[in-house]
Amino acid sequence: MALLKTNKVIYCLGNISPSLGVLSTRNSSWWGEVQMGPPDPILGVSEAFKRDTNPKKMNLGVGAYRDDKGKPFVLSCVRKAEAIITTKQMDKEYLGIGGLAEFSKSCAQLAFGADNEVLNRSITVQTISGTGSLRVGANFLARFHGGPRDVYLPKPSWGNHTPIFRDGGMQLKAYRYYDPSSCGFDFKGALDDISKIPEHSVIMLHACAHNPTGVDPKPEEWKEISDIVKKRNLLVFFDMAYQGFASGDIDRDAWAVRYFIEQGHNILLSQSFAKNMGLYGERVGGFTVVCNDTEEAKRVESQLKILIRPIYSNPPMNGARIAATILNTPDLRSLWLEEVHGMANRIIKMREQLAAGLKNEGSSHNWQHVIDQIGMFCFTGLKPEQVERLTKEFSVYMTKDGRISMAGVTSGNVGYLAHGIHAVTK
Ligand code: KET
Repeated sequence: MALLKTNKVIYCLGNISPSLGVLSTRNSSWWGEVQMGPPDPILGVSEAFKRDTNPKKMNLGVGAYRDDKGKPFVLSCVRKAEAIITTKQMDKEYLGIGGLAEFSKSCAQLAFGADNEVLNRSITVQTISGTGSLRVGANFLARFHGGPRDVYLPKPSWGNHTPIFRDGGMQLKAYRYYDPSSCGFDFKGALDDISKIPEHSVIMLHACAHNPTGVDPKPEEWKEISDIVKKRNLLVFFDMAYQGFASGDIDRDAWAVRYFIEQGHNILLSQSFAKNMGLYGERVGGFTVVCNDTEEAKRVESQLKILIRPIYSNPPMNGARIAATILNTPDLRSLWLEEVHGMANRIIKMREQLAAGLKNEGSSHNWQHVIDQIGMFCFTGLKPEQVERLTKEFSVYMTKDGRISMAGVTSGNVGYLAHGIHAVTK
């Protein structure tokens, strides 16, 4: 029997099989010290939902759009783009490290507007959806940002921001964002905290439809945030995972990003097409670095390629072809804009119906925030014990922080949801 001595434990390579009394080659101890980890706070909810046999069960955990029958929704513009791509019989060669050039170009144009001068001094690479974009961004910052390693997140922020930046080599800090007493934006708290952030640190801003709170700054508030960020000389990283989902209008939802550019901030930007094109599993996104000039953008591009190549070499092509076809075919683009509008409107309608349902149930609480909050999520204000009861007694699945994905609520189940929420909050 071979013994391998490490500085920690003596591992036994091969053991004696009790039944046969001979040496078995199976190794049983390579991962003996690996601890069981907790399920993912968001995607783990979907796993628990799948195990539930209650026919009335609702999955309001992950932010994935459903139609009014509760079914996953593939946009017609996506189906049409797929048909065009199929007839073209395109090759399956590797893409370049930075992805499909026509996709990256249209991705940046969608964020900044087609004629923005910034397009000439920025670099956009195609990434593995929003998560991949943020991670490439985190790695880029860890390697090249000369300032402090600190990234300031709004409190609270999307749960995955913390591990993305931490695993990417950055340190996490926070600034006040949400005011539980008003279920709204803590403008004063945010300005106060931002004004104390050490110069050259990185600040993460959600471009629109803040996740998980559904609370966005108003344009006047964005202006003051921009001023203070400029005064503190902070590097802005915008996460735009919901362009179109806040108002139904892609230009309106990009307002803050475009305003910051106008004000001279050389931002970093993460984009995702998971939600606004319903391309969740296709993993389509973009990462942009806005630079001082074209020459700087070229240098940054060369380093992004060096950084990406040993991680995943180059991104997958199918989703990027779909998105690029939609963005560059006028008929499909207008169909897409209509469909985005339709999805955003259905969610707004569900907000109104949920608030009305709670009133009908006789709830004495003020549920105005259910209507006022923006985008895919409603930050209900439910306490962890109430969330637990809602799941246990009503099979309504949601994240522990009280966030529900409004995109999973339908005309058919909104009454049941109101009934459940009232039962655990009365
Ligand atoms: N940013 C934000 C703010 C965000 O909510 C998500 C996804 C992403 C980026 C990344 O999405 P991607 O699919 O990588 O493009 N949020 C939903 C899904 C998830 O947690 O993965 C959610 O919060 O439910």
